[in-house]
Amino acid sequence: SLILNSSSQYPLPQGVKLSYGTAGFRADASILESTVFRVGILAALRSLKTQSLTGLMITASHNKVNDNGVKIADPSGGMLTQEWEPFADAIANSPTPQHLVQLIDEFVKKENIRFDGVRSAEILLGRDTRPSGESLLEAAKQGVYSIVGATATDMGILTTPQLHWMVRARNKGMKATELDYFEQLSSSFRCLVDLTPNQIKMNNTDDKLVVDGANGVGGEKLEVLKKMLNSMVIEVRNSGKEGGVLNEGVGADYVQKEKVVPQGFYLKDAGIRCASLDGDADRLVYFSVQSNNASNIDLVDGDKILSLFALFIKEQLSILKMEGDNHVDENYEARLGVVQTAYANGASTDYLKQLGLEVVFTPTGVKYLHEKAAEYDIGIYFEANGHGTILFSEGFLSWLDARNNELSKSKGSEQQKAALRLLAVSNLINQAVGDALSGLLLVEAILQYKGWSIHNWSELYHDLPSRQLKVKVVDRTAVVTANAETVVVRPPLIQEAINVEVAKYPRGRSFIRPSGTEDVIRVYAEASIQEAADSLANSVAKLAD
Ligand code: 16G
Ligand code: ZN
Repeated sequence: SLILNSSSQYPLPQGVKLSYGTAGFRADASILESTVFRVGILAALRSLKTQSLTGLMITASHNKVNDNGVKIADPSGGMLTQEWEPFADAIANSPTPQHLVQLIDEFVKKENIRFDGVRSAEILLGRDTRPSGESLLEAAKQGVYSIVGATATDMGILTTPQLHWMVRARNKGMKATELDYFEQLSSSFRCLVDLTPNQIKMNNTDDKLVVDGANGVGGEKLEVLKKMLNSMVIEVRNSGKEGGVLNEGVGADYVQKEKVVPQGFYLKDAGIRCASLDGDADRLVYFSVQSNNASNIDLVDGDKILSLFALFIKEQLSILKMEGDNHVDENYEARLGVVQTAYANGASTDYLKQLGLEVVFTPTGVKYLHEKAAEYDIGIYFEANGHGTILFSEGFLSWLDARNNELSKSKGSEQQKAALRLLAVSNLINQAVGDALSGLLLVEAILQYKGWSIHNWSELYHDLPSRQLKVKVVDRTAVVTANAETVVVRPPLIQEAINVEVAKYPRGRSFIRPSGTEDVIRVYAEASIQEAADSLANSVAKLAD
């Protein structure tokens, strides 16, 4: 067969054992060709099964430049369905071409995948700026082409969320080139800005936004996007063109974990609104350089982006409800939900609850948060690390459309503006997956609407001091958690011991969980003062050892 022939050109290197994990396969780029080839096959099978377009992205996000990785975008634009992950693991680790063909045959039968369907397989391919991306993309193409009739379209160098956006748009029958993406983002951003009450002007330094592009693909794309937004001053640093190394001392992961300024930012930037993207631009955090110490930052993380979004949406929903005109659907109660993980700062959760919002928790990993958020009319999810987005249900959007038409009779009313703002948000925000570029534009539009500086925003609440540690272990699967990773159920007795430690500190909270990407147990602790958070993290780390 075709698969037998082409897979013999992509043998599995000795001793390699990979797992699809939380975010696809990731490893040193030099051992990934056979994996990417096989994921090409997988993407084609998924396309056949769903009779829809799928996507394949080559990236290792915030990991070091010599690493690379590969993941699939499902027809919805979201992550690969979890039901197919075990098959992904199986084919990635299959030792011989014969074994691989046998695995695929069995799976095709079990899933009842037909090769004579109406549509043949169609896959969009993308990659980030890593030097290994080009040859890995070739391997992906060969994988796709080993399925009869399958077509692969190379979309070139993209951010991860761009590729997911394209897959989602194409399957909705919409135009989905990179230009369409930029046009949708920029036009909905302009629409939001035009709906800002009497354009509160801020002073010059505050008007400027400086963005750390992590020396990756995001900076390059932002340079294109910013030309389409005349109302904003954006300066991109670490765009990769100045010779810096991808993710080295730069990027959202570095800034959020280390809480220090990225390279290329100095004391002279104190007080300016700054943002940082990660290597494939699906994470976003904001920060400002402190005036007393150039390496200190005031971090505005994913929790605070979430809080800003939630506050804005809630406000628009209540404007929409004001002064009813007895329209039948007027009392549609939109279910607004907020999704966090155990890493969310306790102060953020308190803030959101005090706004009267429904807050729910899931385990770490975008697939879990996304799935939960999709249960609401408007579901907002964010990880503290800056990955998140807003999902709107079809039902709510069509109600909103109808409501907007109704309200357009009273053109210019506050209610109609609120409806238009919510519609603009639904077009601006990338509903396939967290997207640093679309998230950044939404943050900017909301700050303009509120007339807020980054300082005003940061003051929404004060983060509780926290500490993260990791403990190297032989077998991380020995630790099993429950209740969205907040409780350890195995090994026995550890949770009781953690409880005893936590009780010693005012506002203490701590949990441990096995990493989904490294052979470590992660420890998180927070408390009312930094010393307490540090000491709590240290004692809990000893328990995990
Ligand atoms: C992956 C996840 C991210 C999660 C992180 C946790 C996706 C697209 N990415 O990067 O959401 O926060 O893993 O890593 O799902 P850890 O399990 O090693 O702590
Ligand atoms: Zn990323």
